Amino acid sequence: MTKRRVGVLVMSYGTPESLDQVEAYYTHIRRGHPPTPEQLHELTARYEAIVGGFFPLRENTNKQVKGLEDTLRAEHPEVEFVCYQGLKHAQPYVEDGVEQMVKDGITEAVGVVLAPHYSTMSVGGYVKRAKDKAEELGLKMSFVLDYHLHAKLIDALSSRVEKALTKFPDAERNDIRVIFTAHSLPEKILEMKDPYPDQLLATSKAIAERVQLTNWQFGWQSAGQTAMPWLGPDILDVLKQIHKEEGVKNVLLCPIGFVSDHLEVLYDIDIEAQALAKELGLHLERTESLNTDPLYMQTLSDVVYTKWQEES
Ligand code: FEC
Repeated sequence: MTKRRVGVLVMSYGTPESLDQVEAYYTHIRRGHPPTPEQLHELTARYEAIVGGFFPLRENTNKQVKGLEDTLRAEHPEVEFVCYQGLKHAQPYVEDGVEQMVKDGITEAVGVVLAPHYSTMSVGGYVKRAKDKAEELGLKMSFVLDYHLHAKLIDALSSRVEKALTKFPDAERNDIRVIFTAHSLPEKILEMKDPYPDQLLATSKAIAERVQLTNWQFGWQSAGQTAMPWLGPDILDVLKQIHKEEGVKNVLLCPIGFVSDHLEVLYDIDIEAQALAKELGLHLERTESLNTDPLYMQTLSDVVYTKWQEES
């Protein structure tokens, strides 16, 4: 019997592949408006600061997509799952991924984003672009919208917190403030009753319960520099506040909104937040990113397979 072939569009943020691509990438993020020379200089400097301009997101996404395809095929040998990439701000764009599936003769597909929490501005944006293209080309496509409470994701994140807590050998567990973080979004999402903040809090609570944390909170990171207000408090303000007002000395950051090592983790946490911690005399550590953790690959495989079954 011939196997059913199912396309999987794995969507992710995208990154420039070299410093000379930063301007085009930034222009795409800014919906076609080129950055000012100052903005471009500032972003380029951030990429240069992370291991001399090396762009880890590209390779990490390649490995995650391959890892998901291998896991799907191993767990469901009766179906031929074929994974494609669709990036938000770099090639191959979301639309290119859909087009490639159709060129390859795929007639049914599932879309999933490498971000566990749903927001109209993040996952919703990826899904809309893929859906529009799939409809245009007549491809049957369904979408995973979130997986922030999947048991294997919570297992993977909890074991990272457990492991990172051992980096404070001189502190009692309850003396370490664990701060779960995610990318901030413009405050206007609250008026839209967006599930993003509640989903992030739900993931944080599930991990805290599993690891039996009592000393934890949530903070936003990486907010954009625009005139509109973004969700806060920002982790840099949180670090200052808990140091000054609560006398906290040990902090573990756990970026639950991200699944890979990239600029927002390697610069915003490892360089920017770390520099502030040093200045304040705080001991700051961060949990390791999920990258290709088998539990994360199994989470993605489960949600893709379940979605495909629901729709077939
Ligand atoms: O390593 C890399 O090269 C890329 C790292 C990267 C990831 C990422 C993930 C998310 N973003 C989200 C929201 C926004 C909104 C804006 C925005 C702007 C930027 C800029 C850079 C950037 N983001 Fe990002 N984001 C990454 C990088 N992001 C660079 C432009 C300069 C700056 O503001 O720092 C504002 C523009 C807009 O309105 O689009 C909003 C969210 C995520 C997590 C979910 C996901 O991965 O899709 C939400 C990785």
